[in-house]
Amino acid sequence: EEETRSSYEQKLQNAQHSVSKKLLEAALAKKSNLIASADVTTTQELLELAEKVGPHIVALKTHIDIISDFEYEKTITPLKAIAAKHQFLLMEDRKFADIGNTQELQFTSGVFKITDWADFVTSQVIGGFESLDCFNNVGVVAIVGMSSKGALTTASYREEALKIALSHPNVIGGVSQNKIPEELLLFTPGVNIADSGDGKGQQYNTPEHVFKTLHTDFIIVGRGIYKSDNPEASAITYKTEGWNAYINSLEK
Ligand code: 5FU
Repeated sequence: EEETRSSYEQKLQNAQHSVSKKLLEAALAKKSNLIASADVTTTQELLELAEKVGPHIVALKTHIDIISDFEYEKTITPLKAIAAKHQFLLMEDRKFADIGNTQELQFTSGVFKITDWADFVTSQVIGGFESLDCFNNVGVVAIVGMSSKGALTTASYREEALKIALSHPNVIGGVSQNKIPEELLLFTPGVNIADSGDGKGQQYNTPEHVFKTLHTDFIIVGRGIYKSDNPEASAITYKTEGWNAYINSLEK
């Protein structure tokens, strides 16, 4: 669209949350707005992918509960080391969706102990403002709108979700397929250069589209990278396309 967007430098100046600052600093340092979604199901695949794409991404997004051989020491300890080595953050896409007390238990307990290693997490905001209070040591990305066909995140839902996202101090941004206010970082999944969908409801856009029309800040790419024959080469392609699309979106 016609109006200009804020640059990462401008967003960094206005950033309140330490996780927003880290993400924006990583973006500028790496010239990358790419988050790789590691939707693989074994520890070995997860660590191999992290090692290959690590230099090119600002964050690795996990669904830690799909790892079939999860063991904290075997899975998380090396993952944290790879993240430190390649300077990327860990985003757990848990999409919490319960009352505050239950979310707090899901966040801190069980085998995954997300609170101990995730830099930021996704959460639905359907449980209301106070349901997000428990995430006070991480950043929260609020699910404002979903990419799948027929998602119930209508305009009126998104408007109410954004009120919570904008007012809660733990929230750094939102996942959405629509523009959101500049004070929030926008994370956009459903990005793929080769496909338009997956036959299971997922809908894809190109990096160019999401930067130009949504003024997104970070693209989230799953199968476009981890399913490719050469995940590192694909990560470089998405990083380059994403960065060029961002630069183009700065110009009117
Ligand atoms: F909130 C959302 C959403 O609206 N759409 C998504 O696709 C999250 N996702 C996640 O991004 C989803 O759970 C996958 O982990 C990832 C997209 O993977 P893909 O392989 O690029 O389709």
